[in-house]
Amino acid sequence: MPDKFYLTTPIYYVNARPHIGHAYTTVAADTLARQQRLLGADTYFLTGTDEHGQKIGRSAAAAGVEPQQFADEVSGSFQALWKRMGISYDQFIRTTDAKHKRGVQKLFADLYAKGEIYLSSYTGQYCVSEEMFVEGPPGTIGPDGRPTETVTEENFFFRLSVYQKQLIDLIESNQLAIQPEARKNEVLSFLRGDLNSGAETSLSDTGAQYVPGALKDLSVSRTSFDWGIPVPEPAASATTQKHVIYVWLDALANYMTAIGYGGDTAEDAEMFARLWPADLHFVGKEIVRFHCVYWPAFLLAAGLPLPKKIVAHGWLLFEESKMSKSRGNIVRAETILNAFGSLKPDAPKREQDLFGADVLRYFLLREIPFGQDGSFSFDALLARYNSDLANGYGNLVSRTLSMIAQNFDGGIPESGLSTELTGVITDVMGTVRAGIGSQEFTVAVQAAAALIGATDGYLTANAPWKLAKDPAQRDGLATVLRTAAKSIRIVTALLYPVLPYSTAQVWQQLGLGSIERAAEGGELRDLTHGGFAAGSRIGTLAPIFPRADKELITQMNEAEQKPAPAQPDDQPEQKLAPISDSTEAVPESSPASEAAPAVAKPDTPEITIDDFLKVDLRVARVLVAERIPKADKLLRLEVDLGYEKRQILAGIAQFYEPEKLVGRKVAIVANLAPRKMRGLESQGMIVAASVGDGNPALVSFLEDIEIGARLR
Ligand code: ME8
Repeated sequence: MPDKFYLTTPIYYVNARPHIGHAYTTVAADTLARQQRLLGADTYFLTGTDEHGQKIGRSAAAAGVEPQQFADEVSGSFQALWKRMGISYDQFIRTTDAKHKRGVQKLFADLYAKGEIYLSSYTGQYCVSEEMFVEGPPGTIGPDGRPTETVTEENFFFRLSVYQKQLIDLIESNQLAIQPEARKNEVLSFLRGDLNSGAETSLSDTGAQYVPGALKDLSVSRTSFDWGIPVPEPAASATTQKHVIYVWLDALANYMTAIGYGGDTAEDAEMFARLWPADLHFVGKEIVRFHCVYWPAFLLAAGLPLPKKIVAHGWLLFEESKMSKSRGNIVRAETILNAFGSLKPDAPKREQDLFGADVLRYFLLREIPFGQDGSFSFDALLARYNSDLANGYGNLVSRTLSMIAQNFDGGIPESGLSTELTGVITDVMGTVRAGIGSQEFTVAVQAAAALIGATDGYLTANAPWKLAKDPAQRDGLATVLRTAAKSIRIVTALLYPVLPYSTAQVWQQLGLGSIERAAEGGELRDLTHGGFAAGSRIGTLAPIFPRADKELITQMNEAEQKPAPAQPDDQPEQKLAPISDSTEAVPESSPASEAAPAVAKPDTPEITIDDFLKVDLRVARVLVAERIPKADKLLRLEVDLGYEKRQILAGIAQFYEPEKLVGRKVAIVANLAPRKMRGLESQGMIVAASVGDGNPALVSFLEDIEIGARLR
């Protein structure tokens, strides 16, 4: 057992509020942290928010607020959610914290002083949503599926190329462990370069073949915007331009700045010496390269120890694609907390939330093999809850404890124990602990569920309800119920890291007091010892996992599909019609509206100029327009905004011939969150006017106007 265990989640971008994808990583880390603590490790669990960079700067501008204010609000929503869910982190770091900025500047200055960073210029492709440089010609499709932007900038570069061989060796030899194997191989093949390219190859110390020079130096500063940490002196004086540090160098350093790196007090130094290097970075699979190539290279260059292990999980999918803020196909944890919390109407709000959080935790860890992608659906969530928690664990606890209440007046019967469950208990204890310890959460939770099933089977086979009817069988009854209670105690202790709230309830009902205290006091460490002392009595009984009916699915679906902003049906309108965004509801012309003599005065609520300016209306040229098979109303457009190209789906197929639109200048809402229709992403909305449900007319311009120009 290591003396200390330092684990981290990614720090999440503050461009939008959290969804269950973020909760997934955070719950996995929280579960491991809880198990490490109860096993006695000096555990430190870090999470936080990533607040700088072009992506956040643009999101703030689109919302019409200063980046810091924007970051404060969204970071606050992450903190509030983790609080509602009872996440047991030790620190929440924000990259706008002064101590973080100081640490990042120190790291940059150190690397510069060592000659690891140099000034040069860069012309290439940049993917803003992933904050990532991409190789390829202009218009290359970036990792987010959209065309990259061409940037030409004077940049500071990090000598990443120097570390190619060393990184290959460290990863091959597992000194830098990457889990699962598939991700390790992906990183290795990136580091080795294309072995089939015909380029000359070499062998690394571990015997791995690689293409020298395949790993390029990395740009680590930006000049085209200023929402970031300024490049410090003396590097800053080497250039006349204002550079901010590349957001990934800034972000990755959080793992050290949070624990004292760059600080000047003795406590900072002590904390850093105690906790660094990290024992485990949890990440999603899309940010493996940043954590397994760039981050260790920065550390090698700075002469600092590398993290021990990086564990990448797969994606939560919703409606078959990655749940993400930019795709808009997200599910919020709050929806689940509210819905499942409502199963406990008499509990205080805090407990409702923690209960809902347990349900989500259980599902995420049980359902999706860690490392693989997994689909999320409310149906599956409800089914899993009812089968494993309501009918499984909850039912076992309730039938065992209520029989103890009825037959032994609430005293845990004092008797011998049956050995029938001994073998399975021993196996399960090992599997659950090892499973969580090696981040195979599904295996761990399945094993716990197997013990619940075995205990249930034991009760059914021994039918204590029959024994209870025969006074001569009293000893047998005592043995069966004590054996079941013992098994429940063990499975409850094992599941505590997964279900911290509900297991605490069960622990109380078993008459064992506070499970948190038991965890802190080391009582949960070795479960073969301890248990029910003579004279133990069960606590007050109450349902732990009430059955959930299908109504809850409707409730969750409704909470997620918030209706579009109010547009009363009866409101006669001369409005800018959001036609691409209401595809399936494209108005058929209605005789009633055609007959309307005039447009009535609208009674839309007044807004301020600031409200209006939040909508980024732009001129764009249609490059491509085509029909979409099996979608009568939809056209797929590709438009050029001057600064980038977009795909937009518009519900105008019944009103416009696609060929006639090509080359035409149109007005689009450029900062509308992308959304999927018919499996295609629409990255904005074409603006048109219509009277009531009448034919739309695309906005057009009499004067010549440049594409990209803003409408205001
Ligand atoms: O990448 N399924 O932040 P981010 C599973 N700031 N996990 C998901 C997920 C999904 N659909 N969506 C998000 C960043 N995640 C950087 C990290 S670290 C120094 C900087 C989780 O807000 C998963 O952990 O895009 C993923 O790696 C992370 O959130 C990305 O969060």
